[in-house]
Amino acid sequence: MAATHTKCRGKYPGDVDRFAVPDDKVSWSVEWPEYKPVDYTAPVVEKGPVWADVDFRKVKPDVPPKYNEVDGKVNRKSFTGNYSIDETGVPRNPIGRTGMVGRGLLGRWGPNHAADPIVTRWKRDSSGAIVTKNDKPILEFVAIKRKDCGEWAIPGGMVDPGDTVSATLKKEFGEEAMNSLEASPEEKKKIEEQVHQLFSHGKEVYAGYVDDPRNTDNAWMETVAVNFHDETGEAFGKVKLCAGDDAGAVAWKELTSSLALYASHTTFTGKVVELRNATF
Ligand code: RP5
Repeated sequence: MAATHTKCRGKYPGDVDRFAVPDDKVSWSVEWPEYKPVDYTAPVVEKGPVWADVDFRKVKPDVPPKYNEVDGKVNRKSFTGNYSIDETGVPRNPIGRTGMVGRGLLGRWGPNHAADPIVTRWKRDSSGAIVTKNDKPILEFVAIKRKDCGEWAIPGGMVDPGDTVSATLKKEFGEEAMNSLEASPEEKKKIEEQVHQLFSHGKEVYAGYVDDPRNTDNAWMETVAVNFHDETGEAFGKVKLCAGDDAGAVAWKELTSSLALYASHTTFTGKVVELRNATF
């Protein structure tokens, strides 16, 4: 368990410290009376934006939240199974302790659902031949540099209430990586069709908990990661990648195990490498 629960015990984004949780104290089944997690909910969340719940520990709405269910338009179900509710009445992180209670920077109590589009193509040389290493082809994927922490990441985003994962995958990719198309109107139409085709043939590689640095004992990230592979390199050949929204930069990056990525994104890219039988 501890291996999947590392970044969410590390430094919290911003100027807040977590209570330090050693590997052997992650599991809730280990008694730890000395555990004094920091209670933190970021001011931006406390202000009550549309994407956030109220503080259910202090405010008891007439209609209480339906944990472990699809609650109106908000999906409060977890890929990890049914989570429990702690002694303060809010969801308890199914993987273990993080050193922080409250929601930190996350809006929802319990799971906060995201979607991660992993757009890949084969690395090619100037003649167009696929480049190999250790007798296996090399994959490249579209990565963004997150503005909040400067780390490279998959251009994922939150699933808005009522939205589907597939709509979110396409929307987030469009917003964060493909801000403009440099092509003639005819070419543009063709590219848009190819991209549309590509996005209708994704392969899901992961659905579950994310080891995200924003997680707390009561709020955590979950995602569905889907691979969209451009076998010929034509669909994205003329697409000009252009960073937008919360991306500071966007680029085709070689998919190697040595490329450090945000949260547990390397786990998802590793699954794509297995699926496509590429080198890592
Ligand atoms: C990660 O946070 C997910 O895997 C996804 O990439 C991302 C979504 O959060 P925002 O980019 O919207 O902040 O846990």
